[in-house]
Amino acid sequence: MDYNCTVITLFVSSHIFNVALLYSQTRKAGIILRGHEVVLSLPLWVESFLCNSEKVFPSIEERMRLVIMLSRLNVEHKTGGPFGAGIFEQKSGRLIAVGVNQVEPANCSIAHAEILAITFAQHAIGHYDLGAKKETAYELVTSTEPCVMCLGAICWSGVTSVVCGARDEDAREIGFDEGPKPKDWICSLESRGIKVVHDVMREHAKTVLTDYPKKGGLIYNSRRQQT
Ligand code: AZG
Ligand code: ZN
Repeated sequence: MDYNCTVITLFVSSHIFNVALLYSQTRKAGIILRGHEVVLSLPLWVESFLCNSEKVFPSIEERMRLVIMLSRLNVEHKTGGPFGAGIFEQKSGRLIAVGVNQVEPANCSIAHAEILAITFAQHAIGHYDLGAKKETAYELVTSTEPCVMCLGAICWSGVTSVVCGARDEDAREIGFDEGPKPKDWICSLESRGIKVVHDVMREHAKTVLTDYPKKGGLIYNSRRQQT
């Protein structure tokens, strides 16, 4: 019987963030045709940055400061778009994993900061559901409110809280297409038991967005509806 299995290999030099998934393995007439392997990695500077940073971030402002710094460094190093994210143990503030936007360098439209942070965190805890351990709640902190794709991913991630810096309209203002999000997306998440805090250090987070085009950063878009 034919089957396809998608495997993506994601890695960051630090082995705690390693995850390997296989991409496209097709069995045809009893022959396994090994397809390709997709590798998504965080930029090298992330590892040295994290080595020199705190490991525990007790307040949401400290967590937000970290992800805004990641978004800024991603722009300065020219290693992707102006977005950073992290997954923290909600209660203790222990950092589990981070993500920065890798869409352009990885040639991967789904490589948003939030998607990478969630994926690395799930690998780090050894479960696809960050809500699986009843005793530990996980929080996603993102430098900009999630786009429609990440909003979907958040629902399945198992996080129980989301903390946002800049608003999605701040990203749209510089030309990013954040997709057809429901107006009441915060209520939708909260009705699923996911608490949302927004506008945390919004102005700081927004500055990274507004600086990005001034520094020649690429603004990519999904295909917008014709008007
Ligand atoms: C994006 N919005 C967020 N929040 N994060 C990313 O990585 C993005 N890329 N494009 N829009
Ligand atoms: Zn997104």
